[in-house]
Amino acid sequence: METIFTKILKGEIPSVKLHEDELCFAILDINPVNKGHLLLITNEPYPDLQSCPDEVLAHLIRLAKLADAKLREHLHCDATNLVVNNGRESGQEVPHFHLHVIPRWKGDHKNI
Ligand code: DGP
Repeated sequence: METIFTKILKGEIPSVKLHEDELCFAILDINPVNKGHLLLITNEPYPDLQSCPDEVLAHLIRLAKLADAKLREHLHCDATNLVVNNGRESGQEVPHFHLHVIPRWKGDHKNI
């Protein structure tokens, strides 16, 4: 199945790609909640949490930990939100599993 993210992975749609490996890739979100808002996306278009294999989930979380450290180091954020919208009714727009990593600063008053 093709999704907007598989097209990005293949380079058919431009993106700011921050990372790519055999299981997943990272890009900047086109509609960021805050500066540095990135998406960790599985290479395979698993539509949701239940269909994503545990080893891929574990890899994504390891990368989220790394991303959190990099965002604190480079953007000096105070915290991050790690968000998964899982299912259309939760607000998931792209049915291809991904994790949002959103930098947060003290007093930024964002509704996530
Ligand atoms: P979600 O609602 O969890 O499915 O979030 C999908 C996110 O994907 C949303 O924050 C915007 C982002 N997005 C959608 N299309 C594109 C795109 O073409 N490029 C990039 N960089 N991000 C996109």
